[in-house]
Amino acid sequence: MLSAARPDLYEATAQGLRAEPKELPSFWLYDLRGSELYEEITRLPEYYLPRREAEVLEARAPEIAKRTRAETLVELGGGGAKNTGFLVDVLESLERFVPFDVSEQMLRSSANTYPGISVEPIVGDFERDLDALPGGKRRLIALLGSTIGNLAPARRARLLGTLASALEAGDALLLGLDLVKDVARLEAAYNDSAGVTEAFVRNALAAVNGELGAGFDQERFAYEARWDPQHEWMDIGLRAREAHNVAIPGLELDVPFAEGEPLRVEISAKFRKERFEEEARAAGLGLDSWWTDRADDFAVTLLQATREEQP
Ligand code: SAH
Ligand code: AVI
Repeated sequence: MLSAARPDLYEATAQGLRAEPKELPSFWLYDLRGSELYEEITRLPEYYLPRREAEVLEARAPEIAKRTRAETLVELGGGGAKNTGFLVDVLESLERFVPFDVSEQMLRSSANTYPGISVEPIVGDFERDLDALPGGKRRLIALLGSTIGNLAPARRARLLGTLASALEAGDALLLGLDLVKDVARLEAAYNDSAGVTEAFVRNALAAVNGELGAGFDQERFAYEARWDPQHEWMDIGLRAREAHNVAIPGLELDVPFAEGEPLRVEISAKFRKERFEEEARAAGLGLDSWWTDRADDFAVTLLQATREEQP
């Protein structure tokens, strides 16, 4: 019997496992254990992203506050939401904070309270449920940590387009973007010496086993995270050590793996300013500001909807 607790996720999972190359939706990464492992990743010496983003936000938060005078701060995919604190601290006109995440576990772990600010969490998928965003004046919608890089280009373009349509005059979008850099540093960030990233990615298999009764055997897969220079993204997942089949009773699937066949679990795209600006423009968003850390590792960008193309 096909399990129907999360029909869209199960459909996407079945589709991904039938595709070439095979792919597991990255939603499987963020269960309770995954959320804990992600927290651990953010503290790894090799995983520079959160610290670089914090450096930019700490330096630029007053300017962001001045430019946006936000009354509502929405954080999409906030997870632990530590870096949002830099904004909340300086946004003097802030009345409401809306953490919006598909993972209830991640939302719970970010159940911050801020004096004088109403916190109104939403469990939702930012690729599907943006209608649930609260209205109001001067909303700042943040998508930090380079989470947008986990979407393939077509999905990214769709999300940027939806966000552009959701933004009203006076609203703004704040994105955190990890930048293209030295390959050795990029690969080290996803192949940490303590093996936490590997455990995080392998946990997606454990989650599918637990929820769908699948028979993924960790021993039969090797972890792999490598730079794809053509797409400029990290390709992160597992590779079958030997030919074998994996039964997934919850999806009524039997998935054959050839020896050496990859199973992608996520991509993590890295950005360049000109190309991103072009991508944003095509989606109906104009760059107001682009700030980076001193080492030029990470960018935080403030965008607004451009209405020129509308009739
Ligand atoms: N922004 C945080 C957390 C990043 S982890 C940081 O920088 O540390 C990525 C987060 O995005 C997780 O909490 C995950 O649950 C959430 N997420 C991923 N895809 C999502 C989607 N489609 N809709 C809503 N949240 C999503
Ligand atoms: C959430 N996201 C931006 C992380 C990243 O770097 O792409 C997820 C992650 N995967 C492995 N390590 C961290």
